[in-house]
Amino acid sequence: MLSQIEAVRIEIENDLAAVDSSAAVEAFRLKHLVKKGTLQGLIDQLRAVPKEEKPAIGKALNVLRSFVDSEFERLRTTYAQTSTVTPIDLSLPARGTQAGSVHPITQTLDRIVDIFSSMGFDVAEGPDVEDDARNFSKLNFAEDHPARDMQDTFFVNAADRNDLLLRTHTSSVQVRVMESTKPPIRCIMPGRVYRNEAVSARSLAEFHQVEGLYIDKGVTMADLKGTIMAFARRFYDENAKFRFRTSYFPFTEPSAEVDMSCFLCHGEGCRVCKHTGWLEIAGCGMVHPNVLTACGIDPEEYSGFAFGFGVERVVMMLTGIDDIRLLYENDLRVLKQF
Ligand code: 2U9
Repeated sequence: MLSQIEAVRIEIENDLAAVDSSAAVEAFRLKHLVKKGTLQGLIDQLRAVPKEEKPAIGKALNVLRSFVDSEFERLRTTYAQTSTVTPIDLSLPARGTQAGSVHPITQTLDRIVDIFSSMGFDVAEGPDVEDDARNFSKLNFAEDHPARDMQDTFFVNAADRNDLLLRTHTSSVQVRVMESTKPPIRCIMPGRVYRNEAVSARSLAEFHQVEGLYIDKGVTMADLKGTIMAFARRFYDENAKFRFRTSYFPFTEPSAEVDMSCFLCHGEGCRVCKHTGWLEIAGCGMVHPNVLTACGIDPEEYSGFAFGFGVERVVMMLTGIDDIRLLYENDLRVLKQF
């Protein structure tokens, strides 16, 4: 029996030396360590061994058993570690990437800037926190104008001054351009503006405007009309018709609001134009002489026009979105459509 134990030991040693994977460890266990395996087979034969030989054979079996147990445990640990690493299948197709997209407000601003740039307008930027002079006084707002009210304007608490506010329109940047530039001036100002208003489906306390300003010698209302119509035909509809209705703004005189035939129904009446056939697309006017003077430009020498429109309103008209808040909720179901 001792020679049989020795033969099994040699076989087991050879098998141990050949183990090179977790699958081979398992094959070794099934061959040698299960109930019907090689080791148990030897142990079962112990019962038939004569009594006087039992101690020597039992001892040899114990030595073999503990050798096999410790070697098996060592290999099991070794290959268990490597087997936790999931093999990478390099032939699998790549996971799809989730591409982001430019926000509809930014897309619209980019288009507006492109068109005005091609018409020779520069783009100016300025601070969101502005002073009262550039937001109101120099734009010919009377000292008691309702827009200066706390209900309409966000004022900023500052340690050393009490005339700071969040700009209520981008006209304040046009004031800065006029203060620092000798005409001719041809400039648009896209940017964020702030008004102390209740948020609703139709208005936000923070929104975007584009304003434009053109100042030179001999600029007239005809230049204003031509510029706005040229822009709107490229931006909305090349066959659009227009009407200019008289209006009032403190910073322009005369002032007008511009309506354009609906780009969707071409005047027939639809949901976008609320069945009127017309869309209100901008406010505009000739820059008030008081504004020119306040910004250091002589109204006897120069004249100019200005216009402005809200970008969220443009996006709502173009997309048919009827609740302005949808543009800022960042719901991917909405944003993915643009
Ligand atoms: C200077 C002088 C005049 C800019 C103008 C409008 C008319 C206008 C509104 C449209 C909707 C703003 O977003 S809105 O609430 N704007 O109707 N804006 S003329 O006039 C200027 C600008 C700068 C120095």
